Amino acid sequence: MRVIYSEDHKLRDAKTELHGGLLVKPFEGPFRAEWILQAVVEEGFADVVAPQSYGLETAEKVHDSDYLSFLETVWDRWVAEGYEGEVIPTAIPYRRARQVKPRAIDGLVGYYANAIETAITQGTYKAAISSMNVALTGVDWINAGNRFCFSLCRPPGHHAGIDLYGGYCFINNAAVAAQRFLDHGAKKVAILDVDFHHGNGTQDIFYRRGDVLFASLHGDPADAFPYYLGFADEKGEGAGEGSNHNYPMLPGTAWDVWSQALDDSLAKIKAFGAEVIVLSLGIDTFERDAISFFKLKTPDYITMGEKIAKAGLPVLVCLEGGYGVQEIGINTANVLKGLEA
Ligand code: Q9C
Ligand code: ZN
Repeated sequence: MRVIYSEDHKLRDAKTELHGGLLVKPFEGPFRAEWILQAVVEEGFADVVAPQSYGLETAEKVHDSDYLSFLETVWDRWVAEGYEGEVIPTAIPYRRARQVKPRAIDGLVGYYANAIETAITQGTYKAAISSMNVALTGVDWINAGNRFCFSLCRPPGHHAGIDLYGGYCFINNAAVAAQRFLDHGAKKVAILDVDFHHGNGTQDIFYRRGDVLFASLHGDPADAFPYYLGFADEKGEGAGEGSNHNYPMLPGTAWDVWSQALDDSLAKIKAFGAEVIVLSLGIDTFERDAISFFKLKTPDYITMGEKIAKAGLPVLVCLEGGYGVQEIGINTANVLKGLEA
């Protein structure tokens, strides 16, 4: 299958992440994409192509346009304020506070944040746009008649909501890709999110819509980031009622239990009548991931790909998380191998 990749991901290179009360080197850095690209090429996925450029019109159907303008301008406004560090919020719209957009940059940063570990830096917006272009180029490759495509998106996207960034995400690549499938004739699209973390941004975007089914397999929010969304009783609202499916799972969950949730989610996707699957592929479900608590093993990723392919639908794979160990490379390649098996 074709791999879509852009060097521009390197523009997202924050110096800091707020972790354990310290500003540490981010878990989500350029080395991740380098490890994954190297492994997939070594494993035979050598058709690596740079993305096309797209405008914002598709992104504006899933994100608030003022939010996108905020992302584009926040770094310059931060520097103009005289700040010397990276962009980190210090105040957020807490319970019973007013949800009114502040004029001041410090207030605005917290207004648009759903988590505060993620520092915005020079180059972040350009990298986020390039990551979106990587996903959209994958959509066009599938629409040209190809069954599979791997969009090596970086930065990731699934924590980015309608008007929210955080969890290392800024623009929701998978959501923008799903929207482009709809705009090019698909009536129903499924987003299957197998990242260790709940895809709170993707759920936010499609919660009241009936054209995109969202299914997410993740660490129980009582135990895992993003903590405040991703419970099993979140089923969708209005036109989206019944098209949101969460599978929260406990610390230590291994393939036996995890794969039952996968089977169930694939049955939901078939019953929904999806014409294409956008796979939000986080490989932070791995047993030695630096920040997660599932126990999937390297061969499990082949079986994962095989099971997803058996749904019989085209699959656009968008990279999400996966941290701390070089095995993110082979584990990603194994999913691709399983898909093509
Ligand atoms: N400092 C994705 O996998 N919590 N995002 C970090 C360690 C945020 C993960 C805890 C995790 C965000 C795309
Ligand atoms: Zn994750």
